[in-house]
Amino acid sequence: MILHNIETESRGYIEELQLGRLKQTVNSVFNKVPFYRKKFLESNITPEDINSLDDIQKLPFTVKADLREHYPFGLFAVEKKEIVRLHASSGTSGKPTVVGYTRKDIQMWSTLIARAITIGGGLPGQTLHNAYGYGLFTGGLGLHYGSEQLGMATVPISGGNTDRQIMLIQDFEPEVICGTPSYILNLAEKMEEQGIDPASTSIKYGIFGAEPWSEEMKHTLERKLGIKACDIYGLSEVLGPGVAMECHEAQNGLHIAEDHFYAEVIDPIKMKPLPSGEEGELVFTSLTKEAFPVIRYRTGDIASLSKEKCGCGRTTIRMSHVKGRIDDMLNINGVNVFPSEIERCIFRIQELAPHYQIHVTQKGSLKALELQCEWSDGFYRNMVQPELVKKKIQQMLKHHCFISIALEIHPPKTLPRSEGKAVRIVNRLKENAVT
Ligand code: DLL
Repeated sequence: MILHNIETESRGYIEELQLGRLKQTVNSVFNKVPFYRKKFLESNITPEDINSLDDIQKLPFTVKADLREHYPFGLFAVEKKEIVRLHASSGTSGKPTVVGYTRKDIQMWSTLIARAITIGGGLPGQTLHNAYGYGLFTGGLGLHYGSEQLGMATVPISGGNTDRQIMLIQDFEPEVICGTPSYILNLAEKMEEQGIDPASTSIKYGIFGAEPWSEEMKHTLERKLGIKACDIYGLSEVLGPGVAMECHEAQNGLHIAEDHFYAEVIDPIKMKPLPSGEEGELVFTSLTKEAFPVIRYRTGDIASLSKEKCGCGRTTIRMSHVKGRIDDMLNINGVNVFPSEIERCIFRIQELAPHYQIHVTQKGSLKALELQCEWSDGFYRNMVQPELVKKKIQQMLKHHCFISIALEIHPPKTLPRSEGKAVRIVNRLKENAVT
């Protein structure tokens, strides 16, 4: 179901719409947010300099530290009395980053989520089980408002309390489930433990995101639950979920909501835009937000863009699945590895369960990785030559990731399970005071 015309408009129409909205946004932040005005003037830019979409490259970037420095409301473009919602994301240290929404922003976000749900296969009249966390995190309430707007019976279950979730899935018979992929995997395994086949429920579509997940994780979820799983992307600084959504028809990348966001991919070192197809850091400029507009916000997420028309008929630019965050890229003695690459390997090894944590440690004076994982139930029941199997796994990891990774394989169901965003990397260097 295609909910909104923009999704199949010509590129010319979309780009003209974007240019008009970009001009308005630049004008608005220049006049209403002293931070942007100062930065634009330092770069010798005024709103009159924006006459084409390429002119966006004249504008300075915005980064997470800018939000922290202006905590809590310093980058808002409206008075506080116009704000109807605040969300925040907790940082690893210090103050959170705070974002605000006017009533119109919430309406726009709900419309975008309603659109995203239909892109992912949901329809009005159906039931949506929303296992994203409710609270300051944008996942729960973001999906909730869009699902209601679409006309779905929305179950605001949030994350955790898994036994109760299983009961309600059986009783309420939702067609759509939303949550982080790691939590939904946890939920499916709990069902299996209770003797319930996760593929036997009413669920047909999954809308999963908020953390990087590999194709292998997707296949595992689709197989276990007997559903189509689609990727939803977003970040609180730019909006929350709904910035881009993968279609259930082609499942070949995520359609960016181009009527509300202008996307770029840049080389994060040279800070220059990269052509379509090349992998780099995603950068977004909001085109319609009132309370918290962002100009060239550097997301820290690695992906590429594609302008090719999608098999589903939509014409909007697609982004690839996010490979990982730049901060999560593990540089082990000159070799770069993303946790998602290690995940792909683990999911292919039948002797291992699909759960893991990567510990960054030290071996002599060098950085090293230690992979904490679990034997699969099937293999553990009749373990044959585990040391030999461990060696084989180590070789596979080396072949795939080009570095040696130490392995700790635990009995099944011993690693912590996710109830929201999974913690994949544990940095033990800090304890040892090595950088
Ligand atoms: O995670 C918003 C969201 C909620 C997206 C529900 C999708 C579903 P934040 O908490 O601000 O917002 O975290 C944003 O999460 O910069 C990415 O690193 C990561 N992320 C979000 N979606 C995906 C995805 C929400 N589909 C940060 N794939 C982003 C990979 C994702 N990473």
